[in-house]
Amino acid sequence: MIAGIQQLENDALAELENAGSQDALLAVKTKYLGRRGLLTGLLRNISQVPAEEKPLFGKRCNEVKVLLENKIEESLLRLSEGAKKQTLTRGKIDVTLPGRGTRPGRIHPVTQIRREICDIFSSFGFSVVEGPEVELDYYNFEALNMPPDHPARDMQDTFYIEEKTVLRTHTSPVQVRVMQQVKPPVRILSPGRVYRRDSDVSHTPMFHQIEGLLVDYDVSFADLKGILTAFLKRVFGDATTLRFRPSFFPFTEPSAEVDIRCVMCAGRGCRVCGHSGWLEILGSGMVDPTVFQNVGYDAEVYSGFAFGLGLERIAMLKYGISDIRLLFENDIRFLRQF
Ligand code: 2NL
Repeated sequence: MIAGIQQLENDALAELENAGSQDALLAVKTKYLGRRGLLTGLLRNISQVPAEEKPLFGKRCNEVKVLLENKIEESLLRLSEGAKKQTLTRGKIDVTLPGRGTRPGRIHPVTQIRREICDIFSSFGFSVVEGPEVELDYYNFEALNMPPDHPARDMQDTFYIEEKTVLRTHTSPVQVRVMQQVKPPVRILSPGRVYRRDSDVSHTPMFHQIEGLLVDYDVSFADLKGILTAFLKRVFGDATTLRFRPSFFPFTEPSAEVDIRCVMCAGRGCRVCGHSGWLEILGSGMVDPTVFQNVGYDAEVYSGFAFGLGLERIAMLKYGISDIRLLFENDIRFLRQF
């Protein structure tokens, strides 16, 4: 009987050695240690063992039982660790790991404003056009009636690439290029990045502008007022009050600055509006006949108006942002708020 135990132990260990899967291990476990298992059977028949051999027989049976249980447990553990490692090294997703989580992205406030303004002017029949950010001096200054001695052309204010090449300081050159290529009627909107050598809480060297241009027969200052009033009421609400204030630009005559009643204090006066009750929103005017002449339009036949506005300024007013630089730091905690 004792020899039988030894044989059983040898067999069981050999089978465990060959068991390469969890199922195979459990089958060996059942075969020897299960309720009808071989080792369990030996123990059950202990009554047939001669009295003097019983203590040794019992002891051996228990030793083998404990040994097999431990071996099986160990092998099961090794198999499951190996499986986990394989999953990870093969790049398979371990669905038992907690998820990393994602947050949806947001549209940048400047992009939101740009899209809103483009949508409004599209509904007025304007086409959106874009052009180069590295621009010839001719399109950025010369064609727009800014002669070589104009202060805006100073190296202090403009980024020069070469003597006759600049980073555009406004998107007007896009409109000059369009006028050179198509004859009126023209109704265009040109959004884009522009560059000026300026940096403080309300200026960054790169910012975004939208300019608009409408040229046709019989366009008057009343058309300028009508379109810009409709536009600003769409952006800031129907109750918005406007003010057209005389101004000067080399490329328009007459020119007007357009203000709205301060959205912060409703005109009572506050820090945002510099206690004036008004906010400057855009510059505008009737296209100067010199500009028409430069692009080959007959100023006796056609007239038109143009305007320009800074997108960061509108975003700051609309969302109450006090430092323009926050818009460009790309801090997600800031940008998530809009
Ligand atoms: C401002 C003022 C303005 C224009 C831009 C323009 C373009 C052409 C001809 C005539 Cl091609 N004018 N653009 C006109 C008036 C004002 O912008 O304060 N911008 C931020």
